[in-house]
Amino acid sequence: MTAVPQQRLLRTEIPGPQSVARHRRKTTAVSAGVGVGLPVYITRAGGGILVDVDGNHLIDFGSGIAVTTVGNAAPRVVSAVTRQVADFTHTCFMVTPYDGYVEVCEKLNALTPGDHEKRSALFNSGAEAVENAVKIARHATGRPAVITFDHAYHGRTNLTMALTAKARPYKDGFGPFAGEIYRAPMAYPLRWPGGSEACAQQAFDAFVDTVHTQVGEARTAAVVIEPIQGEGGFIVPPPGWLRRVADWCRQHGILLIADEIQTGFCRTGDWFAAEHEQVVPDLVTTAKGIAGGLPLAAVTGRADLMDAVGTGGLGGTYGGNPVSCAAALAAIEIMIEENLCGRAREIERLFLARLHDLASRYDVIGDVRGRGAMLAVELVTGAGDLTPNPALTAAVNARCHRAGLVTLTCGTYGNVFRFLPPLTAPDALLTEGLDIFESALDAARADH
Ligand code: PLZ
Repeated sequence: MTAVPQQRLLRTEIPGPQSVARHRRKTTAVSAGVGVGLPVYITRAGGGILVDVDGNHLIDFGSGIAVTTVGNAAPRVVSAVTRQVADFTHTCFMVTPYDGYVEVCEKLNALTPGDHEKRSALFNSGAEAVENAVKIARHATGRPAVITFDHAYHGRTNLTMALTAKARPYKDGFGPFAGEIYRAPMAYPLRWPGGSEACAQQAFDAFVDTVHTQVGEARTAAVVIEPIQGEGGFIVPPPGWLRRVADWCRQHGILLIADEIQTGFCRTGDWFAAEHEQVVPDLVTTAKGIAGGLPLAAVTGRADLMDAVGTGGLGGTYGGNPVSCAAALAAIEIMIEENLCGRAREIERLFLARLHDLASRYDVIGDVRGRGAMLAVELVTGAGDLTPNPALTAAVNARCHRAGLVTLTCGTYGNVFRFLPPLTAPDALLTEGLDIFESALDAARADH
């Protein structure tokens, strides 16, 4: 099949008539609980372009929520998967093993922060990886409690819902939740009561106080943290905060679990975001970008912890499926050979120059933040008022969608635009997407 040209092309309005018809059908077949951000139905994709049933070519600034880091349907991933699927589709690694699983674990052990001895275990989804990291931490420490943060997102299963902060839509009506989960304040510079200067120290003190007074250090198995928070609003903690949390955890025998599901695999300009702070987590969870679009997730960590679990204590029918493993090995090869960490840093420069310029002209941009190709703007009331502006955010988002740019929002207050382009997208496509974003902001601002 010929490659999809890396250009936007609109043949109909968005969504087009074919997509509208499909979406009516969706509502009679698919649970209303499964929402859709932009109801255009996709038939094909390549690199940073999604092609819909009406023949429109849309620019992808979401990568399917930070998954298609190496580009959609990356040719090397497609051929690795095609080869593997013809050889064998499944055995269940726990029944009769195969090389791909072991090779992915070796790569994870080598690429994750720290040069200590490590082991990995493979799963299907991010939430499953986080659940297993908590199981491992509790088993290895013999302690029950787990600390999470305001604005955290770790998944939609029972245990990970308890770790996730935002009530609607993630938790409302779905309780009771798993026990022994405690929440500490997050170092959110823009919204820290004492201001961003005070944030690193005061947020660290508040975290220590929460653990000390509400939980007890000796009862605490692990602290679970996204080095840059994802769904909660692309919140980048101030320099030094993560380091301090990590050092304090070590002093108290508390394990640090870095949830790198959204930040991992070159997304932030390093293989993993914890590296930016020279933090070596005890356990790391990965998913999303790891396998070029196929479902795969992992827990990687200190060998002594990972091996503390009794045989049969970890696993699952599909975890580390051979097709997903083949995709991951191909995706990792692309990341290394095409230096996608370096490319993420180039994307950061390109985006930040534009976004800071926009922020200087539009006072509704309360903050520009992020690292690598994980970047965001937070929209506020403006004129010095930092009140979140979800209505403007929704209006800009709708305008981007109508112009053929797939954008995603996030944030506890629904007022953050996040940019997660594939790292292989050419500059021209990224610039065109930013032009669309600027026009959408300008027009929506005039309406609000
Ligand atoms: N941890 C840091 O970002 C998934 C979820 C979107 P799964 N984020 C996108 C939604 O509305 O469901 C995520 C994450 C972090 C864990 C997860 C969970 O990963 O593969 O979606 O289970």
